[in-house]
Amino acid sequence: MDNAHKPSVLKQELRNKVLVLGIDNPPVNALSADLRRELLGVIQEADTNDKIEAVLMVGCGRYFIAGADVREFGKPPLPPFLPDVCTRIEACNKLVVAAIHGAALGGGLEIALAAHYRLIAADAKVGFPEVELGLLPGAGGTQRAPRLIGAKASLDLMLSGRPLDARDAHELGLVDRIVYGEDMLAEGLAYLKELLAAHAPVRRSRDAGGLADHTKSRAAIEAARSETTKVSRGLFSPLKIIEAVQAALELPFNEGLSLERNLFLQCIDSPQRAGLIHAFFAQREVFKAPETRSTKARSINTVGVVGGGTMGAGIAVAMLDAGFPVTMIERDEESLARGRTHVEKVYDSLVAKGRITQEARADVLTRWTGSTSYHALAHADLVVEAVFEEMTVKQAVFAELDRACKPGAILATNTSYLDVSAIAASCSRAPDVLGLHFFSPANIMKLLEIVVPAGVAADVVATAFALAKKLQKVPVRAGVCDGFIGNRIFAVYRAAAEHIMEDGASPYQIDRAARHFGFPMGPFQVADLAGGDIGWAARKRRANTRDPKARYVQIADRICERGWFGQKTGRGFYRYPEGVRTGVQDPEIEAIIDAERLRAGIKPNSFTDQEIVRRLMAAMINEGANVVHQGIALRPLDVDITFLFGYGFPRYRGGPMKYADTVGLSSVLADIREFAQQDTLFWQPSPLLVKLTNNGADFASLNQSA
Ligand code: T1G
Ligand code: NAD
Repeated sequence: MDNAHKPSVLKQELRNKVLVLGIDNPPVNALSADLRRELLGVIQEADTNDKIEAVLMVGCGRYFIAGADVREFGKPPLPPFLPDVCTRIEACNKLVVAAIHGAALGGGLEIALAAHYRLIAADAKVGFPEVELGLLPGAGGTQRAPRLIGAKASLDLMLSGRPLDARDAHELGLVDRIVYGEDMLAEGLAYLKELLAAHAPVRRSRDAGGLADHTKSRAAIEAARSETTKVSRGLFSPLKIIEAVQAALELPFNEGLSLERNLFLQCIDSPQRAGLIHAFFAQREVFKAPETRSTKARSINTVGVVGGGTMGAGIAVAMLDAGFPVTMIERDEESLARGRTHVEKVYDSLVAKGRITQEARADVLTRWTGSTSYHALAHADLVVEAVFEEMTVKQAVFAELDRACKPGAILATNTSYLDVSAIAASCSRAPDVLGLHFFSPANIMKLLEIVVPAGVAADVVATAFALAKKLQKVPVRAGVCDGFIGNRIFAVYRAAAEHIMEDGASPYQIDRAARHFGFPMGPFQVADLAGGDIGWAARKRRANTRDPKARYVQIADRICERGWFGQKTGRGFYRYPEGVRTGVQDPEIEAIIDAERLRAGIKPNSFTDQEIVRRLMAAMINEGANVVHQGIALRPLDVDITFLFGYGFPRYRGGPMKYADTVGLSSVLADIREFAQQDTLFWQPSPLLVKLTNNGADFASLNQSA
């Protein structure tokens, strides 16, 4: 469609010689090519139009401008480019004022900084979140912001990505006026009238003196560089941001601007940008499930939690934090008191850290009640069961809930592995039963697997997604199978790690390789954190159903037989000297491994870290493909989000399926076929991986909305 017939995304109205520009590009006024083109055209025209004395920019809808249109990145860039639009706005000889409401983020803040004066609504936010997308403020932000607020404040803003509220932005000098009225247009016009009456000059951010104190600025830049080098864990764009701000200090404005452009384009080309932008959109797509499109959620006002152990208490805190009244059910008074203590401990530590007041703690705990009688749940709209991971125990609990809960109450299980359909079938209201699989600690971990058994009602699933939003969780819809999406794939990843260990690599090298890849912990550190006894119990439970031809590494069993369950027992794959969370390597573990290799008749090989990562990722990707192929996950992006928010997968790689697309499915498949020469049973290429590779397609091609 030619531009002439495209709906305009920039409303224009002349009010007493003030040209009002209404930025109207729903849903968040992203700076698309059309908006950039219209904005540039209007500013150029305004500069020479005698009927126009000044320009006021306001946003339509919830935000001023949420930034560049992120969907354009990775595609051939379309002119006009945002830096040029900002430069033209700044160069305008008529006063240009930006009236910020909701949020001015990234390119949106850069547009505002190009304006000559800025006012902000008291509840609005401004910020540079580009670093979260693997980018840097590429439209003059790294050159104008330091001149306005100094090197340190700018670097804090750009390296953290965290938005500022209006008061802090005003104190820093990023904005000139905070307004409290609802009508930003009226506030903007009043402020402009004041400026015009005062003959306020055109004031360009490029001329501001925030970098005058060279010594202080240089010190801030060097401090940021050493801190970032320490903590950025291989991230690309943070160091580019520092380089750009250094240019603002050392170079004339226009030269700094072109260096910023080069650095920005380097970030655009980095695979980290692709991974982080994939994560940004995938994190929003996972909320879109067939049930959320077709049905309305039920209302949830009161919540019950059965079990006050590690998970029950964490789930209760998550619900209390979201404002729900919570009733906890336990087996007996002693267990109930323990459950209460678990909940109190969370808030005690928040008080100790000064994050909440004693009063707030007391207030939130007034919404906690406990009982050993299921009758206390008669009015609950939702009940989450988190008792022992045993089918008979859970079915007994659901039978109790079936008797006690009101019709229409949603009954959820927090099981990690058990068959949710079998639990649902154990009561008379299967359409109201689903899995809500929280991750430990449940009040912290963002991931929530919504496990959907065959017979559940669509509005129950829709309610679970609405609940996730209220709990500020990231939901992923999962089908019923052993371990759903996350634990199922993680079990295969863990098995691959054990094979490499038995074949010759030490668990410490494997963990180091995984950390270098970007995981905060390697598989054996995770085993020690989760507790070896849980995995051991699961392995014993599966012993009768395990394929006798499948490879089974017994090293972990040997360690558990000694009662070494990891951090909880001070020893596992690592030793944990008193009070030390980071484990130390244990030569006795290597001795156990050597003995097991001997028993299994395995002559140890050496592995490079790259080989280890190839095997770990091939296992994860292949099982991820199986999970998508079998419809347990709706799309590959659901697998990605599961691992980003539940298993510490490095966000800049976008998740295992995005990573597979980055390295190329054909090379992943080639790896699997190479590894299958030693073990055809474990390394069976997923039919989906074979099909996509044969069709020259990738996982992204399956990420269309479900
Ligand atoms: N571009 C394109 N689409 C965007 C977008 C953006 N910048 N921001 C949001 N969307 C889509 C989003 O995918 C969703 O789509 C819908 O808008 C509503 O979003 C040169 C390089 C603004 C705080 O990083 O943080 O500027 O799912 O569900 O909860 O220096 O969106 O409905 O199809 O998140 O109310 C920098 C990103 C860009 C801000 C609103 N800006 N956005 O939150 O709604 S890089 C950002 C947000 C840049 C320049 C650089 C949030 C929000 P759909 P939503 P929300
Ligand atoms: P836990 O042993 O810490 O707590 C279980 C609690 O359930 C105990 O307090 C026990 O008294 C109570 N309980 C047992 N039978 C009961 C009954 N009939 N009625 C009321 N209360 C009863 O276990 P947990 O780690 O909190 O695990 C609970 C569930 O969550 C399990 O299904 C587990 O697989 C799952 N899960 C655990 C984790 C984790 O990391 N621990 C993560 C996700 C899911």
